[in-house]
Amino acid sequence: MTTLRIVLGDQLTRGISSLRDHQPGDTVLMMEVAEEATYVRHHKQKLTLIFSAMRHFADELRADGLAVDYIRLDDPANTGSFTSEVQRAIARHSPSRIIVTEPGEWRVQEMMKNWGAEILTDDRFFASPATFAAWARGRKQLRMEFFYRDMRRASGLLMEGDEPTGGQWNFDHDNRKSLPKDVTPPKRQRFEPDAITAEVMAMVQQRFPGHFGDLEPFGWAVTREDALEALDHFITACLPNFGDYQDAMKQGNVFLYHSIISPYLNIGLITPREICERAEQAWSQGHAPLNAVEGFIRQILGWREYVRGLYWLKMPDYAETNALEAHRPLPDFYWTGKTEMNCLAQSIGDTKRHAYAHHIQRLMVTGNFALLAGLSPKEVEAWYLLVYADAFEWVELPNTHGMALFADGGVMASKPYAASGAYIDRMSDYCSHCRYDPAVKLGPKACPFNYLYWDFLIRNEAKLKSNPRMAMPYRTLAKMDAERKAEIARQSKVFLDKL
Ligand code: FAD
Ligand code: DLZ
Ligand code: SF4
Repeated sequence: MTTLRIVLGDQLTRGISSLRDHQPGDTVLMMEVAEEATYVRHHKQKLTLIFSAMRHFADELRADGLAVDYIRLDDPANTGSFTSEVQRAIARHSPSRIIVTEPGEWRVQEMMKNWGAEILTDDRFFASPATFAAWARGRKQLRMEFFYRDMRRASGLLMEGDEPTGGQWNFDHDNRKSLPKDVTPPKRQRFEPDAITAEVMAMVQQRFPGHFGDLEPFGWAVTREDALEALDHFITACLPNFGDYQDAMKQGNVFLYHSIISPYLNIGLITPREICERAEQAWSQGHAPLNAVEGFIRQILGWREYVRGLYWLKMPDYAETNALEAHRPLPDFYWTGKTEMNCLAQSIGDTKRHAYAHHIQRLMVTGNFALLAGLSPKEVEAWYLLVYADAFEWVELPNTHGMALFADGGVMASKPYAASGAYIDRMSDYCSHCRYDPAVKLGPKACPFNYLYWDFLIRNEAKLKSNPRMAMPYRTLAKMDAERKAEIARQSKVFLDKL
């Protein structure tokens, strides 16, 4: 009697708990299913990445002598969902045990309860949901910074005894530079599709032509070997400048000094621990400065673990809140990129071309606009879940619902990340190519982020005014004369009605 070991599309890690203690005679089940490909209309590159990486992973397991029962999407017998495919596999193999690692999404966890499987912990993360829940217990505020410090202590990363390396936990104040004109980020390594990827691309083009995004050029790594090469390239060519230019945006250069590893990390080709250790080594060997290495490690050891903890602590109710009562439908330009607001056109264009945009584009351009315009959280979240190659609900939802939209009323962020055009102008070169002017506050040339920012504060005054971190903008608003406020509201209404 065989043990059936189920491996999902974001569990492509040799050391994952479901594959540990594998015995000869056990069968690994992997399933490409239509339901997962279509519950949102994922970017074509995301579909290609996941299916191709799954097929490569299955081949690697077979090469190591494991028996893999692999259900392809184009198999005529494929019934299209995880649960019905598990049932078919049970009929084929009559397993004595079914083993699976806990999934990354609430939705899938609900399905998994019907599989008759032993569900093991996903210990690829630094913190389990239980560890996070224990940290959160009794705290009024769940601030990432304090969780991160505990994670530094627990992991020993960038620690000297009980003290943080360099005497400080966080070097963020050094990390807010815009990109000088004479600084050119290195050309990024992309990977040519091999025969397996080419076959998947043809299948994706044929089955999902209406999904978002450009399929080509496809340059993602689909194996651990290539993902490690991409990590190497980042550590040597980009990490030294990662901190300085982490928040910068530049037209025509989406990757800048970012790592572009989130898709590999999230599907399991590389693990958070090995990435953080490589980064720490770059610092200890004098290859990268501490502000860059600490800033980078904080993203993975801090933010990534924190959002996962929050997701499992708060789901499923978390997804249902709408603290700012935002109900406006998502404008069409989120799909087409066709808007005169150049920052949005560029960030959405990058997203279509690459299934990628970096954090500040997501938070301070597309996210900031959605916040200021009062777009419906559900619609915005569906968008973020499908447009990025790295998007899985456990990481997408807290970032969108909590950080970008403040729809959780401040569980995650201590204040809304609302900003006017001045921020985008400071951190990018988008405004110099825009028909609007970030220095103009009202009138036809005014940057819409400027009047929308004040309109957002006026509309949400009752909900936000008592937040101590909003005291300064509300003091400024209080000094504004009634006529100007009325003009801001009028111009915002005209603009928003046209969306
Ligand atoms: P880098 O800037 O090089 O950072 C290194 C790594 O740190 C990333 O690969 C990622 O694993 C981790 N990281 C950084 N910031 C965060 C964060 N806020 N939360 C979790 N991990 C973080 N990230 C996803 O992986 N999937 C998502 O679906 C996703 N959706 C997002 C939606 C919104 C609205 C926002 C504001 C952020 C979202 N993020 C998401 C977080 C972040 O933007 C991406 O992780 C990052 O842009 C990935 O690019 P990179 O690998 O070049 O990251
Ligand atoms: C995102 C995705 C897609 C598009 N397709 C599959 C698939 O066919 N098979 C699979 O095992 N996983 C897929 N995934 C990932 C899942 O939708 C889901 O996000 C993870 O299993 C996390 O629970
Ligand atoms: Fe964006 Fe305003 Fe700058 Fe145009 S002027 S790019 S709309 S911030």
